[in-house]
Amino acid sequence: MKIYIDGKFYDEKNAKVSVFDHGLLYGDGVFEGIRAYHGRVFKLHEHVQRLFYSAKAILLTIPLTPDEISRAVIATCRRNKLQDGYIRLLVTRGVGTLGLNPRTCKRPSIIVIAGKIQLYPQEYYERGMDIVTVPTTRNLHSALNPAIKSLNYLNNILAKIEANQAGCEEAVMLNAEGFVAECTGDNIFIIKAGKLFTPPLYAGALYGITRDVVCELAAEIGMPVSETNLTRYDLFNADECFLTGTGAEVIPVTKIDGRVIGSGQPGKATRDLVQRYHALTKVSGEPIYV
Ligand code: PXG
Repeated sequence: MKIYIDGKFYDEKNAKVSVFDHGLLYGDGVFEGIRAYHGRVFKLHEHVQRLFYSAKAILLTIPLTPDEISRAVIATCRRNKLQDGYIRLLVTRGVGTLGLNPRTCKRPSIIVIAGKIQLYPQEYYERGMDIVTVPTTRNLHSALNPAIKSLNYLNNILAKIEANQAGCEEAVMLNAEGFVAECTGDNIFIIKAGKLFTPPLYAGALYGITRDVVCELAAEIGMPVSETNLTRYDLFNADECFLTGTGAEVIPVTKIDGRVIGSGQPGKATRDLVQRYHALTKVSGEPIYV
């Protein structure tokens, strides 16, 4: 595998960052997780745009234009002969001193890794996931806005650990007010009486790109979407529930905190959205090889 770092490609064993990079010392930086399907990078423009928004929010000036970043992503895929895979794009604050002041970091580093994705087992897609609400709440906007996809993922990692300790793979994270925010690496949706509901972004969710795609797909099939605060009660009493994310795509949820959701099987509308999402990944995206 060849890894892109600041305009050059390195072998895996030589792809290194400094121990003085504030990305490592403080989690000071931003990232994106992107998929490639059938020789195309899915929603590349949207991911690059979100990267720039995250960077702006933390006053990190990315030393390339969005087009140049997109070209670096495509070049890395090409260099690795990628057809289907997972692309990790990150921008670190760069090398500085041991103090946390970002002003000591003169140049942010851009890294692109194009590799394989760790997928959930197929049976989760067929039978649905069993997830659990965890004690760790989602970060407050006023502290570290969940809209920023920063290199500091400890909030999500703590929730993931708590889910794992409860024997689950994914966690429902509430916000400090007790409303549903999202999962550790996925947005959450429910279906109730033919309508789709998902927490608003101010509830503490990432502006998920898969979330947006699913809202568009729902519009296509004439299913109304409402962004509204949800409680655990709403989740428990949903007809269907699913998660969305670049890694998971659209994945059904059939149990939450020991409560069976709907029929206990992935619902019809969820399965329809799963299929439509798959169909879209087959035809959409920025071509890697032209
Ligand atoms: N919320 C959080 C906290 C995320 O990290 C999503 C929602 C879904 O957003 P997108 O834009 O991907 O629909 C994410 C994204 C992984 C992995 O390896 C995680 C994500 C994306 C890609 C891979 O666990 N999370």
